[in-house]
Amino acid sequence: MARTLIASHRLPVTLSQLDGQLVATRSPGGLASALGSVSRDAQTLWLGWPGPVADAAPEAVAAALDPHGAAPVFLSDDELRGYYEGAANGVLWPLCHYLLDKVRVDAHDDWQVFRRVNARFADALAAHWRPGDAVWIHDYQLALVPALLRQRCPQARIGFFLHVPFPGPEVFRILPWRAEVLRGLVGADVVGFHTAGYAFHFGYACSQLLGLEQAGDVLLDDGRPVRVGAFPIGIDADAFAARALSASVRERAAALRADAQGRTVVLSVDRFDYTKGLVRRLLALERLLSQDRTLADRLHVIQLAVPTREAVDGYAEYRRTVNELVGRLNGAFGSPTRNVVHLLHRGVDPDELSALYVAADVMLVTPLRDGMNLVAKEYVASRTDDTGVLVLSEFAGAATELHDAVQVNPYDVEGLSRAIHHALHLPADDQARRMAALRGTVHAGSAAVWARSFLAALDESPPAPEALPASALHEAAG
Ligand code: ADQ
Repeated sequence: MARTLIASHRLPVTLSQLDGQLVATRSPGGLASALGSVSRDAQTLWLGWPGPVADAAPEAVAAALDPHGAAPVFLSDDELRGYYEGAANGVLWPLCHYLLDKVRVDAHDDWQVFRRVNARFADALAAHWRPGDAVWIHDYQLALVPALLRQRCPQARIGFFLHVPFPGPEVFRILPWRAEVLRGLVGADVVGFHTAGYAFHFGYACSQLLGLEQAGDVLLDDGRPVRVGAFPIGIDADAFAARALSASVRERAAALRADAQGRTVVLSVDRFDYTKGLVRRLLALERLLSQDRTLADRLHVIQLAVPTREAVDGYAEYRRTVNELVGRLNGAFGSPTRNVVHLLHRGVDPDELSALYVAADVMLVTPLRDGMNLVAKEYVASRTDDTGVLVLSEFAGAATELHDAVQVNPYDVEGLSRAIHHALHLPADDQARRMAALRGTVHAGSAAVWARSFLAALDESPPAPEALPASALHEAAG
């Protein structure tokens, strides 16, 4: 039976060692749940880094992953530092989010490691690939894998999905390894993005920097068609709505509201990442509170920030700046018995997250750039009674779908502060109209729809010119 091989940096489960035993925990983030629907429909095998298990025997790691439909790609600590921290998150991540002063353009040694690790992933996929299998590769960490895999398995049907923005071509050109990355990506048959804008940027960069021809949504790489398209990722909105309505979540949300003592609850939920716009958001709140000091006793601001990439350059400094700003706000606008801003530097379980979404009157999602942003959609799906206001950055991919949010330019602190003020005073009928429309949009595009539509596009892509039908290859092999 033909399978779908999935490759991503992280697996849907992460292994760790506890008292000599290997323990599997579900990896955080939307990718695992989005692709869960694919593994229910078809046979899948997922390849990726298994987690911090350097001391365990490779066979034991493979055996622990097998029941989860996963197989390991082993990486040493040095490789993780060069490929993941240095090249992927020190170069490509800030570049794709337009934070050019953070791009380590001189990371030549790390780039060598990036190449080596991408080749390791291609080797692992080639070792598992059988004629007829589709391959779906995920995200910027594995940008070189499609072409490397095509060299190894010319007949493979290869899809690639980028979860982060593809930047404007003039920004992308800054990358010293720009042509290599583009060549890596066009090794796929289908290259998918969250928005038509990112797909356009990619097509333009390929024609400008590689001289490829483009006809509609197809690029021609030496005669081989490469389909470029927008496949906006969704969430399991029904599951969020059901959780929001459950008795335990309602009870917890009521307790959170009681803590706020009648004040308006303003919430943000982010990975603690410099792209998520925490600093400008806090500056906007500071401006708002300075302009109307009575608000200080009417707002209860909760900022949930889940720890992320603690070893990557620049993150510690960002955390320090955020902590200082929160201290400054509470120092200026809090009282001896209460803070205005509550910063929780940790992840929370799904019920607690849902309770926060249910308790929040206003949700601030103001990243400087974001491929999509699932938090915005999760909040909307949790507002089953059509109350609440979503303030959303126009630079999140989600803004192309969530037109009824209060959209803001997160770089403009004054404008952001005005938008928060507007959200705090939005009349109930306006809130209900906007939220009903937003919920309709979020329920229409689920995670399962996203995964199926990408795989259907991959299925429809023409076979590589020299490819034999899978049945013929089976016969040849058999
Ligand atoms: P992320 O940058 O991780 O994803 P996002 O889409 O918001 O951003 O997903 C974060 C996930 O983590 C959400 O499901 C959220 O509920 C969860 N989360 C965040 N903070 C949490 C906390 N404190 N406790 C518990 N859970 C928390 C990347 C891209 C995005 C893109 C996704 C999917 O950067 O732009 O939307 O992939 O493609």
